[in-house]
Amino acid sequence: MKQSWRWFGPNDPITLREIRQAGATDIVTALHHVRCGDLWTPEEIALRQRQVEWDAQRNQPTGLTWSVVESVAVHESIKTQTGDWRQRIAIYQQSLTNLAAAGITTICYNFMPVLDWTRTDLELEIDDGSTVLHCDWAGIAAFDLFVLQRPRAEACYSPEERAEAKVLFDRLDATGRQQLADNILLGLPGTVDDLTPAQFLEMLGRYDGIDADRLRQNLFDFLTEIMPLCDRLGIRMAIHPDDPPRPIFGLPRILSTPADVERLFAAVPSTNNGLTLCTGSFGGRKDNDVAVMFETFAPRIHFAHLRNVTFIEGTEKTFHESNHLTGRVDMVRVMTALLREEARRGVGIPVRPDHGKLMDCDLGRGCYAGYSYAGRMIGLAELRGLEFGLRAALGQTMSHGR
Ligand code: DNO
Repeated sequence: MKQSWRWFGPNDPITLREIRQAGATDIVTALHHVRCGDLWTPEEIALRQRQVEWDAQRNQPTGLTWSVVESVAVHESIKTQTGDWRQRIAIYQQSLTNLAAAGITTICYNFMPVLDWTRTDLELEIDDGSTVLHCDWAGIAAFDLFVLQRPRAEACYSPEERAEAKVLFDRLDATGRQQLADNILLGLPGTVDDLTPAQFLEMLGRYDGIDADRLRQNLFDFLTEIMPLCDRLGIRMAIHPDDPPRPIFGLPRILSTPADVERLFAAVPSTNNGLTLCTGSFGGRKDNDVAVMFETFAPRIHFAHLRNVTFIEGTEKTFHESNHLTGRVDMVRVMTALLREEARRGVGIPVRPDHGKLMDCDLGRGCYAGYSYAGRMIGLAELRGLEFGLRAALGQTMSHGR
């Protein structure tokens, strides 16, 4: 396991030294200040790379390498195949070329329409008093039906789901309703834009007439355009799954299940067309066996996000994030599959502890939601311990994946 860590750039309250001290060797970052769809220039890439790799204050290397981009975001025009989408693909190709020239060839991206990952509550308190992110399906429905009042929303929910949403909404005061809207629409880390409900409705309208098949075809077209370049430059594209892994707000979702992944790989067979196996995202569906997915798709996993989720009892679509090793994802089996794949390839696969609980020691630091220091450090340490133990059991020697 190449121990990697997501860093949001110089504005991230967590420093590169802290990341190094937590045991990570590799950095996952992006040019967060460049607008989605615009060019990543060689200069900007070089600057960020220097920031990651050279400690200017101490005049020495940081000991970290920028090895994964998360994400080169895909412009909405490419997802809908409208407007200047062809030009946006050309820009995307140029950004990839510039990244490859800097030696950065693992690229995470997603093809979720309008919204990236979505949560309803960013501070759900769990039994030890720390807080975690929560995705409450009743909250999604309540926002959709009663705040947005989206046309045709009713058809997206069962009568029971609508009733639960109503109970929840009636219980919330004005501040609670505002908070719910903000949690859904305002920038979770790494998302492209903050939206108002009116803007959101307008953007949803752009997907009228785009069903899952059409969106899937648009993804395949995009990949067909960029894959020859990726093959030439050795770029591994690693698509991130839908989170939560089901259609929301009437938007199609096309990377939620094993069947979705199989169709993607069959349509664009190059192994450089690969996956970010996010155990927490796929884990948000009870019918996904994430460990089996890891084993099945191992040769095309170029990057992994490891975290766990727990469903609220009696619900089908409501879950919260949990400690990295405990929850519905069998992390022992996932790690075993990862180590086997690394042994087959002879190189480490970049893995990052994805999200972490917010503990008291991080309060007031202004950490991005899900991206605390201590919560992720525990996650990384547990995963490293698991790797260490499993390697011993498998008769492999410990390495840091380098
Ligand atoms: C959340 C992340 C996502 C991810 C993008 C990849 O923490 O996993 O925002 O970065 O979906 O494009």
